[in-house]
Amino acid sequence: MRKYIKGAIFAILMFIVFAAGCATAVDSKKKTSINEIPEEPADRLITVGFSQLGAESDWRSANTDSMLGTFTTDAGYSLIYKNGQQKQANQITAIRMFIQQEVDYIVLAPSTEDGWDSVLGEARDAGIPVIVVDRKVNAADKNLYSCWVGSDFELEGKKVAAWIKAYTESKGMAPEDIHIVNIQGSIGSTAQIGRSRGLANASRENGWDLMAEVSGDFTETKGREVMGALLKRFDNINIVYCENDNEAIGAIDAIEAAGLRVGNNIKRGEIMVVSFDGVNEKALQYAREGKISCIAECNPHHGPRVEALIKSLESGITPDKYNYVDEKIYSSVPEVKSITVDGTEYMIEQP
Ligand code: GYE
Repeated sequence: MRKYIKGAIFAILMFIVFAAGCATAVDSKKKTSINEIPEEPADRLITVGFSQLGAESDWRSANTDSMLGTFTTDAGYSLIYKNGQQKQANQITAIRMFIQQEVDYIVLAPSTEDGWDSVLGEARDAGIPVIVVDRKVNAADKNLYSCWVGSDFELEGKKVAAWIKAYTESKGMAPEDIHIVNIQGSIGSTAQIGRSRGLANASRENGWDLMAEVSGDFTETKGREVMGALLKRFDNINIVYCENDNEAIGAIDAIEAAGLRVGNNIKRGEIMVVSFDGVNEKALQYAREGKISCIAECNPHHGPRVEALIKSLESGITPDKYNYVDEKIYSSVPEVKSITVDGTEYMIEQP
């Protein structure tokens, strides 16, 4: 009998020890998982695949910096950045890679407007929202991307044209004496299409002589080369409309190398250069010195804007489809104080 009692006590003790052991094991397990649960959402990085079109200009570098500076791990993102080297095919490959990697968002800065339908369809089928930034895409189905943020490029062109009109009128110049060449951006990009249209329409409406439109691909080297060739073709150019500042810097080199002067004094034979961006420090300095007569600002700091769009999508709010950025116009030429485009007045700012 005693034996039995001893045995029972032993069994009870063993059970208590075992149960206590289990309780500790469960507890310690619980502790870990309790600690992990609240941390998990905060720790989860949002993956963003960014297909940048290239590195052709100072505007582009500033744009890339803005994106890389915004989508940091500290801010809660894991950014995959791909430089398309100016080739749409590279950008399409990058997007396909982002789809394979199952990123949360794709941000596309497209080289040209056309040719995105298939790859955007693939992203949509994979359920990945696409945010288009800077230039636009010309997709048959607008639902192939969530939204877009960038500049109104045609408005920028209209602003520079309005400035040319105000300045030349202030000097009493006849429209037919205004001989313009346009060094265009990369053909088929929204920035080129809008800026070229702004000038072409104004030339038609005002009766200006728009003698040539040639692409300088938004680069300084091409701007120099194209301007050199245009000076050989025409001896009466008095306004050079460059679709970005890098082209303007190259064009100014070519004009000076040909022994000619740049400046706003057209009547005394100077060649006027006007341009876009206002990002490159040398171009802004040229604008202060009057070598570039007028620059329509194009703002490249889209990182925080794209992040705001991602934040609204994350919280289930559909952002506006098209998000335009407000921009200024710079000139140090005193004759023109303000311009009015489509009913809005823009004061001319010092560069
Ligand atoms: O003006 C030019 C760049 O698309 C707005 O591209 C952009 C343009 C910018 O290469 O400098």
